[in-house]
Amino acid sequence: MKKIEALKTVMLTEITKVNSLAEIETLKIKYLGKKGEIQGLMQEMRHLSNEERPQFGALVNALKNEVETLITQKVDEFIQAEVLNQINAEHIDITLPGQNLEVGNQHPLTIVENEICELFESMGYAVVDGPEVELDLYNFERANIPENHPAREMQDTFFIDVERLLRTHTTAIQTRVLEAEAENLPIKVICPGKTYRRDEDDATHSHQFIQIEGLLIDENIKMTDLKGTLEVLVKNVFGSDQEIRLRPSYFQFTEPSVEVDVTCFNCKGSGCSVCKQTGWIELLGAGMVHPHVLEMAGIDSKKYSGFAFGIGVDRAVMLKYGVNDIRSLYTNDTRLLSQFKRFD
Ligand code: FA5
Repeated sequence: MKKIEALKTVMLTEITKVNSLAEIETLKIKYLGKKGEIQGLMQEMRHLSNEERPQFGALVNALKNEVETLITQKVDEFIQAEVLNQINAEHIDITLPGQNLEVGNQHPLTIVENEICELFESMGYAVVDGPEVELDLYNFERANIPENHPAREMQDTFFIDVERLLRTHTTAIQTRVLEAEAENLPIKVICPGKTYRRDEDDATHSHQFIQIEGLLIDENIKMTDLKGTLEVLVKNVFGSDQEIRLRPSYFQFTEPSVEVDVTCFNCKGSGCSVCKQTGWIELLGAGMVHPHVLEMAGIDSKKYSGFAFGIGVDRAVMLKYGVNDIRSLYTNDTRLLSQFKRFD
């Protein structure tokens, strides 16, 4: 009996001292296992008299029950503590402000392209598209630039084969529209698109850039209509204080032809290194559609006349936003692009 009492004291003390689930599992095996201490006590019953055995057995059983209950309690305590720890470790503070997702925005080339197209749409022009892989026929021949003509040198071309090329200007869309709409006059279209030239990339030249072609064909269209339209374009896109200047120029598909300059964005006209001290920056080419171009499309050039212009959108973006290297419009640097976020 004394042994049972002594063992009980040791067991209860040891159980209260355990610090982990692993330790209590070890004690469980030590006390309650097949070769455990309580089983050891049971073995000793053999040496007792028949009178002593029931009392001894009852005490050992009571001890066994008590130890089992205590161990189960401890195991539960440790499991609960572990669960609590895990909950605390994985705790999410739902009051913390969330992480904002990056919101994309339109590329400046798209912004200006849309602005110009929307302006002309508001004046009754239709937006028309055309293929980037174009036939020599529409890019050159119908623009009055026959094979072997020196004017082809003005636009160094990526040829695909003898008939096909990457269009060098949106004038290729113009010649397609003239042919398609010859029986459906007047024509009032605005044609945006990518264009390609074998130009060396530098601060103001890119081998791929964007142009927008404008074309108006009707009876009695004059140079003054062209000038007025370009003034509306420039003042809307660049600001009402912008002036334009027409310089005589040469294009094979317009006669007369002009190069159109706008007031330098950098010096506002006083002269600086950006505008090579002239106060002006070249923006687009334009002119009255050559009668031969109209005739090739099947339009009576005695009755109809019209103007056309081709604006470089990249140059327009550079002018409008003071971007000093065209290449930065194609390198996807978010430090530049994120400045064009619109908050509307
Ligand atoms: C033309 O392409 C004519 N088709 C424009 C035209 C249309 C004239 C209709 C008359 C009637 P030009 O080669 O000058 O013209 O190019 C027009 C504009 O495209 C230039 O003013 C410039 O803004 C832009 N541009 C030309 N080459 C490049 C280039 N490599 N990189 C960026 N922009 C360019």
